[in-house]
Amino acid sequence: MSWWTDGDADDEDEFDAFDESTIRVRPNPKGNRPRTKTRPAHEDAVPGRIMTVDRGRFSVLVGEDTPDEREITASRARELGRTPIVTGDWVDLVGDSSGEVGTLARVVRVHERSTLLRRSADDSDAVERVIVANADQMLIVVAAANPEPRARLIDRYLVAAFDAGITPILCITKTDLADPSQLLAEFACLDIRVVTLSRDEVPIEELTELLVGHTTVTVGHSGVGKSTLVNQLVPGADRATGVVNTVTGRGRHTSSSTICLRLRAADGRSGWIIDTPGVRSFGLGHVDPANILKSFAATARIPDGPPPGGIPLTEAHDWEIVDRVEAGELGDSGRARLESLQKLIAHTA
Ligand SMILES: Nc1nc2c(ncn2[C@@H]2O[C@H](COP(=O)(O)OP(=O)(O)O)[C@@H](O)[C@H]2O)c(=O)[nH]1
Ligand SMILES: [Mg+2]
Repeated sequence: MSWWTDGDADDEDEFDAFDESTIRVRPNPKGNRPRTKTRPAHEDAVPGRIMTVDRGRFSVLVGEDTPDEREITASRARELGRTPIVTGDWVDLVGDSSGEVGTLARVVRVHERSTLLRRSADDSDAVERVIVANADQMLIVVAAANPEPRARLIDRYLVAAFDAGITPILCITKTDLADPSQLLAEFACLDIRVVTLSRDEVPIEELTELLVGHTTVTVGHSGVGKSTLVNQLVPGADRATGVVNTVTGRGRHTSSSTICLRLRAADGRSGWIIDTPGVRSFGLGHVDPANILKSFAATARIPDGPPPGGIPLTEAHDWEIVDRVEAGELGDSGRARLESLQKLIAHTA
């Protein structure tokens, strides 16, 4: 196990089933001639949004926001091979899409994705696994205590978000257990939205406002309170939380599936939350190290006034960012983040 894994085996996640490395590209034996068996066009296909994936079966929302809206079950059409289909994907379906009990539609196409969140098994592994499609925000959930927050893990999530073109939001839970100000000071150099909450004070309105109109993926170590929060934001979501089951005495510890849930503001506006189980490791082997410093510079909290170095930090070259952080332009927080990111780069190289 590498130095950064969380070391809790509770949340063996389901993503490995969608390992893209197993896709085989068969050479076309007839050279450049297209295959004679052309794919059916499926002109009658209906679009839908993948809500969750369970052992090869997809739950798909069809007719979204129409009187015919329904959640149907679908399988993968053979012609798709092992193309990953993940929560958040938009797909086309054929067959029985009525959603009646016992019916099964077929997914025949995956739409082009706006973003794709991935992870590697570890940092030296370039093989990536797809986690979630089409999210535009990442809610990085971290507990002020229990489990102890680790800035390095937050850096990992930030890098994954930046790499995927997803806007990060930092959400600190359990502020009733510890003061998060020291942790927040570590990230003061970054211009990212921060929301704090405690057992008794959850800023539902503020969070809802941040989430409507977006598709937001939650990430964070198991036990930080992701599912508790999702249940508060989406009444009826019924995500399993870390409460010990009084019947079996065992921890009903996990929400073991990645699931897409609709959130509604009081005025009817909606947004989507994709709750993921605590991912045991979040390798960044697939990330281009060159992107890491760029992302850091792009979110750096630029000091007011003309920059001492002449050009804005966001336009500086990698080595200039390093020079300027070392010169103190982003304070202690900037130095700490840079050091952490450089360690991540050393591990992914
Ligand atoms: N003290 C405290 N406990 C919390 C808070 N939020 C969640 N918890 C508890 O933390 C445990 C883990 O929560 P859960 O939502 O299952 O975490 P997840 O694994 O990230 O989905 C549960 O026992 C929750 O009741 C909080 O703000 N304060
Ligand atoms: Mg959970």
